[in-house]
Amino acid sequence: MANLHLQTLPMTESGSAGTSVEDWKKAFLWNLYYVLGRFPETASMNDKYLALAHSVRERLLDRWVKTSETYYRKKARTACYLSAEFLLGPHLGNNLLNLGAYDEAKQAMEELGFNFEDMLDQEEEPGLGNGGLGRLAACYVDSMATLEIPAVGHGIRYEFGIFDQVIRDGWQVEIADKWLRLGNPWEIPRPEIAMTVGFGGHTEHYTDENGRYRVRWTPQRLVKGIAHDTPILGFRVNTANMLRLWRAEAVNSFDFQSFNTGDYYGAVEEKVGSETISKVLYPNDAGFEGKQLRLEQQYFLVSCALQDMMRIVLQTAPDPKHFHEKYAVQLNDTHPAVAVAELMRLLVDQYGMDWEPAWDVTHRTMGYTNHTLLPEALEKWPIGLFESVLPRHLEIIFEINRRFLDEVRARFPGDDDRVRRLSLIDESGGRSIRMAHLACVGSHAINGVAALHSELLKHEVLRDFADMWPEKFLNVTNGITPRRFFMLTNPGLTKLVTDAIGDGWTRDLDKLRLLEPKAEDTAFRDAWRSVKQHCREAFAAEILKKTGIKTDPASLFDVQVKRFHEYKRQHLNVLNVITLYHRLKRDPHCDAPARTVVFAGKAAPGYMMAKLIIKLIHAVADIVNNDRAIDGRLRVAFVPDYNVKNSQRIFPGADLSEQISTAGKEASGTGNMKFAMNGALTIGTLDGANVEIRDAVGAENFFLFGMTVDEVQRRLAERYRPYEHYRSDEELKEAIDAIADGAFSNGDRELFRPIVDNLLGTDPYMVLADYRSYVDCQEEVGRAWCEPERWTRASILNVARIGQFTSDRAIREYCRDIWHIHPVKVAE
Ligand code: F58
Repeated sequence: MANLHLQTLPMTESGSAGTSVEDWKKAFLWNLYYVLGRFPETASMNDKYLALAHSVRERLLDRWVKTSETYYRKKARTACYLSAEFLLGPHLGNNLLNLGAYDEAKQAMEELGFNFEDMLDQEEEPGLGNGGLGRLAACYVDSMATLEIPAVGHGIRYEFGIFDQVIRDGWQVEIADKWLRLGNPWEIPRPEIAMTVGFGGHTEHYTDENGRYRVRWTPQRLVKGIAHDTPILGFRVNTANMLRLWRAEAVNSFDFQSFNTGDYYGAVEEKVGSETISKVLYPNDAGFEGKQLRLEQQYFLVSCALQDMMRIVLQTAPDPKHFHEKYAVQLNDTHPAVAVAELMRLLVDQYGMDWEPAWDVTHRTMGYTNHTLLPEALEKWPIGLFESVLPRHLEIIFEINRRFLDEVRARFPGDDDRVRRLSLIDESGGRSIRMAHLACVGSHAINGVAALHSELLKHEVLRDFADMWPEKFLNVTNGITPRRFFMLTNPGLTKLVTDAIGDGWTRDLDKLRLLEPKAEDTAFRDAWRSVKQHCREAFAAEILKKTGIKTDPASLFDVQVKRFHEYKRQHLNVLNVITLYHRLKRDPHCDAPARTVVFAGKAAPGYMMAKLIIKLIHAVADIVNNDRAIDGRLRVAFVPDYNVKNSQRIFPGADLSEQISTAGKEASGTGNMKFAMNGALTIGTLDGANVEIRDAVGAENFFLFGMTVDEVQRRLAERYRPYEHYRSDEELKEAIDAIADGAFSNGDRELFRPIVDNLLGTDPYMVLADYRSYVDCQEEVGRAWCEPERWTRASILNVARIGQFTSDRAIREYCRDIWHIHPVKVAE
């Protein structure tokens, strides 16, 4: 720190636009001093991180103001991505990369005597999402900015995001995620942008002075939504879009009446109640949770977002009938589906439009993306609960349904069964609202997230809607941002690729194809292997730091990271590990290569089976890792607290990507794309986007196993008997018996009984049916790994052919096929 002379640096300005090494130093010191009130010698790591973050933020704000000014002037048609989740990941490194100033900032910090990596590491990520769906939303806002698309993301500013996972004695323990504890330099609170949101109460129907039928809703409770904006910078463009997250606040934070009568707690009761709405993210990633608070969160988000849009529409247009010309709203699954009813309420009740034109506007505005085929994840709100929270919206939904079912009856006379199936109201059992149906009826476009998933939607889950309106259905296969998940996470491979083919691919990922001929170049393959080896070494160091487990960086890194769910079949992977272990025990000289099997992922706190599978992984790891007889040829590690930040250290170091869900269950997957982009080969089923990844990279560069969707359905129809697989497959029997007999639980035969019983009893995700095919395929993986030239060739081709899985391609498709929105250039 010797070269730091505070007095000699200009302290009157931070030099807020430049990105040279000297500019960064100046800006850093200025911010440390004037924003944080610190000097370098005593600054904590957090002070340093914040000072650099504020320096970056100044440069973002410059672009942001220019962007909003441009959109305002050009009256740009805007995409609004409505999502209950945005799983952003840390901002600092990504913003520096997108600014094109990563190396300069790094050098500046190093010249000041700081460890740049430690500064980046200081950032607590905003974990405002569960998994794939939330991360997809984050990739999409990145791509929209990069493609210069006028766009806003609307979400909820949860005070506590997804829980932190710690492992105690092999069990998952959840810890509250206090991500805001040390401040958030990336957000700009906008206390003046406040929306009032009503809940409960009653409605009155009356005739107004012009003789028109009108409805007045008198909510029982009002909550304020306060906008908190985060700039989202595009890659090497001047566009900085905005992510607007809403925080709930009491309309009256202090009740003097209660206070004066001595009720001190009562005086702040409303404040506490209101703020609960944006307090915490629901940590369920599959399976519908019909809690009142969750419905309140959904409506809170939707109402704030739509009121905000309406405010902006009315700034320039005289009339809300132009709403759909200004905005295209995308519903990220059904969590924001109540937007259909809310927009109708605003147009009809608030702005006095007639029903038909209001419906036309609503329908032209909304698009709906479905992310799941799992029946238990489809949202269905009990009518009574819905009515008590949103009485007016229930009436509107009934009216939408009445008109819709009239249309169905006219199209399919006498088909009462169809009417029942299509209705927005499920009449079986207690009556409930089918949110996916509301989203379908209220949207002009409905899409799935991978080709197979979109087909299954059309032919199964939403078949009746596809019969009715085939033209509404389309597919937009998911994508991931190559900025965060390749350039930022994998500088080694990024450099190697750029040295080989130039940097055109950073703007147009299809150009990665130029790498194809390089797969035949021995020297290039050597260089590729050496980068992968470095990545594995870094990964091994990370595993050691996080788990204390020593792994061999020369071994095959076989990785499964994702949320824990039975359909994702981490337990199938465990069965293979146990089988490999048994083989090594039987024959320590067998030719299986050394393997490190890595797991990471969170289980929903209430999902007992998923938590038990995490425990099983730890139990197996304990035995395998400590068995000297197998001489370290098999290692198992569970990396705790899988999140975006940790994932960035995992993808580059992986050789084998596990995408092993039961066919027909994983809508798309996006981790599969991240692995392949980092040069891992996939072992996978024909599920979700695996199908398209395999087509793209070539069947010979992908390890396929398992039943197809048709086979799964056929087996289920024939009555599936998992026990028969157990009985007839010796290795499978041996693996399951080991679990059942307590080989991994100190002889305790009870601990893992639920897993054993489940697999031998119903095995709902057909783990046993796919076991043999999986284990044999893993053997083939082992053989391929033993031919380094063959493996490296395949690894290079995976990267060369993965270009189509960029989120830029996906966003271009949304713009072209659903939103009809074009780029708007922002000048420097
Ligand atoms: C995921 N869904 C899909 N849901 O499972 C995955 O295949 C797909 O790639 C991804 O969406 C993006 O399309 C998912 O992550 C959730 O996390 C929901 C959160 C809210 C409650 C219900 C599940």
